[in-house]
Formats: sequence, structure tokens, C-alpha cells
Amino acid sequence: MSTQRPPHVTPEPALVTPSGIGIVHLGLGAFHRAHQAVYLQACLNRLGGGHGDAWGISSANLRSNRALVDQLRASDCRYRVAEFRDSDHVTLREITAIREALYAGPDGDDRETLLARMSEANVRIVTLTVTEKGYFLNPASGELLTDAEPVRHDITAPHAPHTAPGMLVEALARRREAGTPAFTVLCCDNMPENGRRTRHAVVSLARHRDPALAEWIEAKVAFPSSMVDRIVPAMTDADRERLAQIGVDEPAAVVGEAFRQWVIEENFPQGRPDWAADGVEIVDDVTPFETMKLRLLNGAHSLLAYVGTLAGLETVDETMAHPAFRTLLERYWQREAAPTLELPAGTDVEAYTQRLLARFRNDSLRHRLIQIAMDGSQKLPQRWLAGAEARLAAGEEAPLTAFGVAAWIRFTQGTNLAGTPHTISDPLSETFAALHNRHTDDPAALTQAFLALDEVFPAGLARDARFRERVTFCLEHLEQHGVATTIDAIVHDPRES
Ligand code: NAI
Ligand code: CS2
Repeated sequence: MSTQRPPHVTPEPALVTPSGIGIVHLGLGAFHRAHQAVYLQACLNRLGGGHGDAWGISSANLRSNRALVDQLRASDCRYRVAEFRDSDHVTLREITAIREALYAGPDGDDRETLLARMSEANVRIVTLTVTEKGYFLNPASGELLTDAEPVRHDITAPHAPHTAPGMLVEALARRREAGTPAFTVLCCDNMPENGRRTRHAVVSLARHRDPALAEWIEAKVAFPSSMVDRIVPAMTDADRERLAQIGVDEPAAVVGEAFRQWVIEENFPQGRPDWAADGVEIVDDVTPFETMKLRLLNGAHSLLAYVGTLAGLETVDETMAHPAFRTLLERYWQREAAPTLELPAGTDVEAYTQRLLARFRNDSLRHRLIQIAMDGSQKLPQRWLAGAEARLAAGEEAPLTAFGVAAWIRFTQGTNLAGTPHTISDPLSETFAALHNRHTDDPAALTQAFLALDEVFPAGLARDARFRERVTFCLEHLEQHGVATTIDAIVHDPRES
């Protein structure tokens, strides 16, 4: 770890203990604890014991992580968030906004408690961070994966659902039955038009059960989109050790960067906390914010994750120590990502990307590349591929995206360029292994087979011969010459200047 001495600690403002639950959250992971709960805590602190008490959170996990639920319960759901500006400066916030932690997985006891909570009239919002794959949507088309085993389960046994969309459908059905107004569903996952996608998952699933219920949901339930931003790496033992150094020893504590942003569409028929008073941007259309963040921040993250891992690097800040990676990002932003964006009014894209570089350099986070690299099949369509497809359709090229795709394909082989193994965590990992087995030592055939994965690649990219050839070229070049030389070849390609 880079922290040699304990950082300076900013004291915590006075706390209030909320009562009353107004929000149910699905996906009690690191991000929820360090983002939504922090904003809610600010609201509760601001309002004291009064009106803010209506918005306490009941937070649940539907699959992993039962241990965290137990840990939170043991501490009466209190924990601290350590916000690191850099290795020397941390702000500690104590969070009491989460009032209840539930484990509602198929192997847990709390599913009925969760459904009962979601059916209560005073619960007016259900928020979600269940990762991209938790919606069971085809990443490229956005259609519900009705063949996925958990979805099949929720179609045949809808009253005891296993998936997040299934939980929403069952709770909404109970509310409709009881004459309770619908809650608003607020997706906080890194997906494009995340409200619209969530709505499609829920309505599609409901239609399998009862078309009238699906119609009721379409008519009555609001699904505002939101853009969420704060880098919150998965906790490691090293994080726990350095938190212990500053007296933070609760197991549910979480580490994140100092920066945070939340942009939410104004569509809450049952009301909402006064988030704007705590720095949330409330807008009519979140799409420009979402697309900008997904393509500039997350797109860059994925590029670093695959290329950096192949080069034997472990964390985002390590990649930033190499000029080649900074050049790669700058070229990617300037030439391929920014030109595809309709920027939010008043945005200075140069300032935004420079700030991203500073955030990525934050060596107090130790954000592991392998964490960002997981679930590439779910992430790449919105981070890279939609933008690249638009460029090709406009007669432009996308060589840096092709390089990223080549790095991703090589990454899914399960070793870095030096042969050191890494884990592939992705719903399509078995497919990847089969493709690598079938096309060993044939980069052109391997490229063709990956681009034919229509749940990942849009048709416009898959059938573009120039793009395919670029990917194959990069795959071969990476293997023969390594990461730095390949970056150099791409950014200095005379066709690109
Ligand atoms: P985490 O690993 O700490 O938590 C993942 C959560 O998703 C857990 O609650 C887990 O139970 C749930 N989950 C996973 N697969 C699921 C499934 N198939 N069905 C239902 N629930 C499922 O991860 P973390 O950091 O909380 O991130 C979660 C999501 O939050 C990300 O995928 C992303 O969309 C969003 N996010 C995360 C940021 C970060 O920096 N960590 C920043 C911005 C957004
Ligand atoms: C990362 C994001 O894990 C990933 O894929 O790109 O979680 C990223 O840290 C956040 O979106 C930052 O807001």
C-alpha cells in the first residue's frame, strides 16, 4: 500500500437517527453504501429528526452477499464511508440512513419481509444497483432473456421471485391488488437509459404473468433514469488495514473517492427526498449526462482494464504512471468518444476528461483492473460499441475501439501477455472459452467469431470489414510486440493523424 502515514481526518458532522422507511433498495453492495446512502444521509442530517425521517432505506441483497447483511445488522446498520481525496486526506462519514438490511436470496429467510416492505404505502421509491447483468436483458438489444434460468423461475413461480425484475413485478402486483399507489423505480446501475431498460425488463416479465398487470405497470409506474458517479472499489484486506489505522473497524465500512455526482430525471409521482438540496442535479432528460459518463469515464476504465491487465498491471493508478496509457486515453477521448456525444449544456469536455485523469491517478483507491474487467459482455455495448457503430455509420473509423476490442478478446483467453492467469467473470465466460478453444492460433477467425456474438456486438460493427481487420491486426500485434508497442503503432498510425 502507498499509505505510509495515517491521513488527516476531517471530523464528522452531528448525526441524527432516522426512523421510518420510505425507500427500498435492491443490491446492497459497496456502491449503494457509498453513494445513495451518503446523499440520503446528507438529507437526514439537514432535516434533523423531522420530515427527513420519511426516507430511511431498507436495503436488500437478492443473491451475494449475505455476510454483509449480517455484518450490518450486527452494527445496527451503522457504518462509515471513508472518502479519500488522496492518500493523505480522508473524510469519514457515519451513515445511519440504512435502517434495515435484508438477505432475500433463494437461500435466505427475508424474501417475504422484503416483499412486505415493498408493498407498504409509505415506501414510495425502490432503487436498484444489481449490476448490469441483474436485469437479465440482452446487452445489445435490451430484450428480456426469457431463457435465463432465474427468469424462467420467475415466470413459473412469480410469487417467490429470484430476480430483481421479478421482485418488482411481484411487489407491484401486490400493491395493485391492495389498491396501494405504485412506487417509483429508480435504477442506479451503469446502463444507458437505465430507467427505460428497467421498465422494459419489468413490463416484459409482467406480461408473461398477466397482460393486465403489465398494462397497469406501463400506465402507473414511473421509471426515471439516473446517472450515478463515484469510484467505489471493492474492499480489500489492505483497505481494512488502513481504515483500522484511523480507528474505523466496522466490517461494513467502505472506501471511495471524494468526488460524487448524481443526475436524476424528474419523474416521481409519489414524491421524493429534496435531493437537489444535497447536490443532486434534477433534470428533464438524463441521456446526455449518462452517455457522456458511460463513454468517457466507463469507456476509459474498460480500456485501461483490458489493456492494463494484459500488460501485467493491477490497478487504475498504476496504469496512469505510464505515459502510453495516458496517450491512449487522450486519443480515445478526443478522436473516438467525444465526437459521438451530445454534451449536456455548458459541459467543457476537455475539463471533464482532465478531471477524469486526476481521478484515475488517485493512488489512495487502488482500484483493481480485474474488478472493472468483469462482465465485459454487459458493459462494452454502452461504453464503446454504440459510439463506434455511430462513427462507422458516418464513414469515420474507430481504430482505438478496435484496439480495445482486441484487448478484451485477448483478455477473455484467461491469461495476460506473459501467460499469467486471471479470472474471467462474465455471464458469457463459457462461450468465450469455447471460442478460444475452437480458434487457437487463428486471430482472424477468433475475431470473426467474437464479432458474431450478437448479444454484444451491434450488426453495424460486426459486418464492417475495416473494423474486423483492425481488431485482427491489434490481436496479432499485441501478441507479437506487447502493449506499449501496439499503443504506439495505433496512436501514430499516419491514417489517424
Ligand atoms: P458490489 O459487488 O459491491 O455489489 C453488487 C451488488 O449487486 C450486490 O448487492 C449483489 O447482491 C448484486 N447483484 C449482483 N448480481 C445480481 C443479480 N444477478 N441479481 C440481483 N442482484 C445482483 O458492486 P458495487 O460496487 O455495489 O456496484 C454495483 C453496481 O453499481 C455496478 O454494477 C454499477 O452498475 C453501479 N455502480 C458502481 C460504481 C462503483 O464504483 N462501484 C459506480 C457507479 C455505478
Ligand atoms: C467501473 C465503474 O467497475 C466498473 O466497470 O467502470 O464501476 C466506475 O468505477 C463507476 O461507474 C464510477 O462512477
